[in-house]
Amino acid sequence: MTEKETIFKRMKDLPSTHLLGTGTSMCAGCGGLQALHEIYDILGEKNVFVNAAGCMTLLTVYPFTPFRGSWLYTAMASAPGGAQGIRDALDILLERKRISKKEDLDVVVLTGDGAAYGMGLSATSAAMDRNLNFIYICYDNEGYANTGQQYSAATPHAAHTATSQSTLGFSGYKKDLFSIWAAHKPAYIATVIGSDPLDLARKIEKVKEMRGPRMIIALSPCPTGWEYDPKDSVAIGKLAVKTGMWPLKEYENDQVVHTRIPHPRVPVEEYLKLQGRFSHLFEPKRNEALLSELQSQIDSYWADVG
Ligand SMILES: Cc1ncc(C[n+]2csc(CCOP(=O)(O)OP(=O)(O)O)c2C)c(N)n1
Ligand code: SF4
Ligand SMILES: [Mg+2]
Repeated sequence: MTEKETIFKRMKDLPSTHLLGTGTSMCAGCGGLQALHEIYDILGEKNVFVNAAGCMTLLTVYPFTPFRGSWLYTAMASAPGGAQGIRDALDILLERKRISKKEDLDVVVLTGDGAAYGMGLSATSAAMDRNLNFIYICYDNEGYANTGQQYSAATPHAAHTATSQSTLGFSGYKKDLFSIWAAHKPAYIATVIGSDPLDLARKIEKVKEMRGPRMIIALSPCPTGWEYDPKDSVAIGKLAVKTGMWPLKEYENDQVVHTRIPHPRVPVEEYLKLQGRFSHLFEPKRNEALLSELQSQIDSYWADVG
C-alpha cells in the first residue's frame, strides 16, 4: 500500500465526527469550523455539500475531504445554482427508480457571508422563489476572511477590516440577511452560534426533518480576521449572545421567535474590547460617540422585540 493509500484508509476508518477539523489550512479557534462541526454531527453523512469559495473550502484538499457524503466546489455566487442542479438530478433518478428513497441525499449549501450576504444573494433569492428543497448554511465571520478580511455586507459598523482602516472603521452597517431571507417566506430560518451548542442542536434537528428552503446563519468568531487570541473564541461567541449583538432566533410559518433572550444584557463594549478590530474605539482615546451608537443599535433592536 502506498503512503497516500495508507493515509486515505486511516481517514476512511475514522468516525465522521472526528473528521471535520482535520484540514491543515484552518486557523486554531475557528468559530466557523466549530459551528460546522456541530451541525455536521447532527446532519450526518447522507448529503451533498455544495461549497462556495471561502475558508471552509480549504477543508477539502484533493484527494481528501472530511465530508463523508459528496462535496462539490462552486464559484462564490453559484452554490444555490449548483444545489438546484444536484436536487434536480436526484429527483430524476428517484422518478426513474434508479435510486431508492433510502439512497436520496439532502442538498446542503455551505458558504461564507461574502457569498450569502453579497455575491450569491440573487442566486439564493431565486432558489427560494423556486421553493428549492435544500439547506443553506452561512458561516458568518463578518468579512472576506479567506482573502485577508476585506469588509463584506456582513461587517459590523465601526469594525476595522483590510479595506476599512480609518479611525472610524467600517462606515456601513451589517445587512439584515435574516429579514431579507424571511421576506421570501422559506420553510425555516435560524440564527445559531457554535458556543451555544444546545440551541444549535435543537434547530438543526428540526431542519433535518423539514423540506423546502431551510436557511441557517451561524455567527462565526474568527481569531485571524477579528484579531483576538484563539482561546477566546467560545467566550466571544457567548458574549455576542449575552450582549444582544447576535440574537438567536428562528422563523417559521411567518413568525419570528427568539430562542434566547439575554437578560440582563451585558454592555456591548465587553464584547468589543476583546477584539483587535475594535481597538480603535478604546485607544488611544475612547470614542464615546461610536461606542454609544453601537450600544443604542442593540438597545433599539431589543426594544422592538419587546
Ligand atoms: C467572483 C469571485 N471573486 C473573488 C474570489 C476570491 N475569493 C475566494 S474566497 C473569498 C472570500 C469569500 O468570503 P466569504 O464568503 O465570507 O467566505 P470566508 O472567506 O470568509 O470563509 C474571495 C473574495 C472568488 N473566488 N470569486
Ligand atoms: S480566517 Fe477565520 S474563518 Fe477562516 S479559517 Fe481562519 S479563523 Fe476560520
Ligand atoms: Mg466571511
